[in-house]
Amino acid sequence: SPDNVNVIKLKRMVYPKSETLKPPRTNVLSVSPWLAPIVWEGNFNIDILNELFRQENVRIGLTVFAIKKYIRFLKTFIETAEKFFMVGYPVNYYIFTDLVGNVTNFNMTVGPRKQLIFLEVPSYERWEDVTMRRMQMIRDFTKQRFASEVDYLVCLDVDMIFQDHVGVEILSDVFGTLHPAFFVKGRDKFTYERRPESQAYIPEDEGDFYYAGGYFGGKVEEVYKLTNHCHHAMLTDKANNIEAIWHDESYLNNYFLYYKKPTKILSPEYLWNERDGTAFYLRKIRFIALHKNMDEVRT
Ligand code: 2GW
Ligand code: MN
Repeated sequence: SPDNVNVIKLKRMVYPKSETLKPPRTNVLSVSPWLAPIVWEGNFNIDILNELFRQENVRIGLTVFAIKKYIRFLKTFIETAEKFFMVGYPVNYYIFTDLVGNVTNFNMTVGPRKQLIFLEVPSYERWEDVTMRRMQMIRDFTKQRFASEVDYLVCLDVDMIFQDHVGVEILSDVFGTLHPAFFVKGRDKFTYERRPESQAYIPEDEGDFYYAGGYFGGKVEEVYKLTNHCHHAMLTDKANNIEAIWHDESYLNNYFLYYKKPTKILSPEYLWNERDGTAFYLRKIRFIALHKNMDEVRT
């Protein structure tokens, strides 16, 4: 009837029933105190999620910065994203770079409904500015074009490779990721900004999780609010001659604690680092940092 034209029936699906007294993951936290799911392998059924997100015709934008020498990480980043990131969904790869001229000979093709989009941005002299100004640049393009081209944004570091499935299970209004070096540690070990003069300040007796700067996202409107807030916090600090200890990551942690708690939290499966070893509760390592020749790349 005309009253329910927007209701689409899900296809018939057969899957094991959830057992209320037998949670699939027992050795990891699967929900935050504000009832945001924490995404670990085993606690979601990708077939159900695909059915739900396909109905929404969801379009995804991935933002990544490849400035100065970090351009060298781009090829494997995109190649591995093609294998593991949002397979089957339309994806716009938004590549922010100061070297648009050089990327005309960036010989890469991507699959159907995937698009490489190069966005020319300034390169800052100080590396701290290169990483922090990402907030401003993502914000600017959010209003200009992301809002009309995609539904969700996923904002990632480039010095990384995908090596296992990353799909629509990560999508939510606003999501953050547990930093691999801190998710088992106490608050006192978190490297939050501890100077009260900074806009990123968090005292020792507060904090939910330590979130990673290299992996966040959400609906375009939420990413606009997040990046705009973090950029303004950074500018205020700059005017007061202070810079947060871990740059954009510190402002992001402050935002997730005091302004908008994530509606979904990704486990460190989604952002791992070899130097953090491995662990029995890690069933997959989906996205991992490359730390080869770091010193050379950074000079
Ligand atoms: C960054 C540091 C030192 C020298 C150069 C750069 C640099 C970074 C660069 O020359 N060109 C560039 O494109 N970037 C971009 O910034 C690139 O996308 C890179 O992945 C990102 C963050 O820099 P990265 O990966 O060297 O820093 P990490 O792995 O220590 O990142 C964590 O901490 C950062 C704050 O200091 C950010 O919060 C980042 O999101 C975190 O993962
Ligand atoms: Mn990185």
